[in-house]
Amino acid sequence: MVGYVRLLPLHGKGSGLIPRGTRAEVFQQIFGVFLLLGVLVGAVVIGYACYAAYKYRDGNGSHEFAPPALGELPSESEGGRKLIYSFSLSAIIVVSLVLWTYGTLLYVEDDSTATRENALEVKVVGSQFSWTFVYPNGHESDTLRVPRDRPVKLTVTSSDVFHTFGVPELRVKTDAIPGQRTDTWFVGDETGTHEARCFELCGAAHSYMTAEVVVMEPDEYRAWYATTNNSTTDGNANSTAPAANANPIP
Ligand SMILES: [Cu+2]
Repeated sequence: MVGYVRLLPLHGKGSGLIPRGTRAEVFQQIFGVFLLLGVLVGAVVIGYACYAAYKYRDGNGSHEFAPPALGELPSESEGGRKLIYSFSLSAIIVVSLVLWTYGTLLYVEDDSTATRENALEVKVVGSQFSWTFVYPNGHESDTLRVPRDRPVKLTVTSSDVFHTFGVPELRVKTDAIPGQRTDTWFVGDETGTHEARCFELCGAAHSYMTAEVVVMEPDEYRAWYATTNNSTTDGNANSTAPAANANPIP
């Protein structure tokens, strides 16, 4: 669970305007900023609407102001100045939000950010209807095991049709396309098990095309990785798994 404090905008590991951290943290911050501004704008709009409704209420004909007659511009609008102020303010907020979000997404989508710091590189191969994870030592598995707090760079491809590899809880999603490779990255900052699944309709068993992503303590991970030796074990029950070799990543 992401702590409430992370809802606050611009609260990240890095300094400056563009948030840094794991994908989950960065997307949480984008969500936090949009939520905060949405609530703020909503409060101003609803508050002003209520104020105007009260001020200009029907007071049994005894108005403190001159109500506009049909076909006349309201006299209280200060020559449209209010309109210009509110319009400019909205434009500034929207344009800043677009630029900030764009800058943030540039950071998130740039996998060199992750690969700079000793990332674990794993190949992901989608095939109807399973995922195969290939580790640097050649070990293949249908479960993705990664150490906590270490960036993981995924190189994703497909051995048959279009798939999309995604882990919602880690905010990871990228296409798996035959003959091509797409890169993405994530950091698991807590141990636990997440579900990876396919997000592109790829056939009859698409809904069952899932895999486990296990974030382990670094020591446990190292011990487990030492036992893997270029073998296709680890409880792999999928007969389609060897397809990973049939169409190696270029
Ligand atoms: Cu699929």
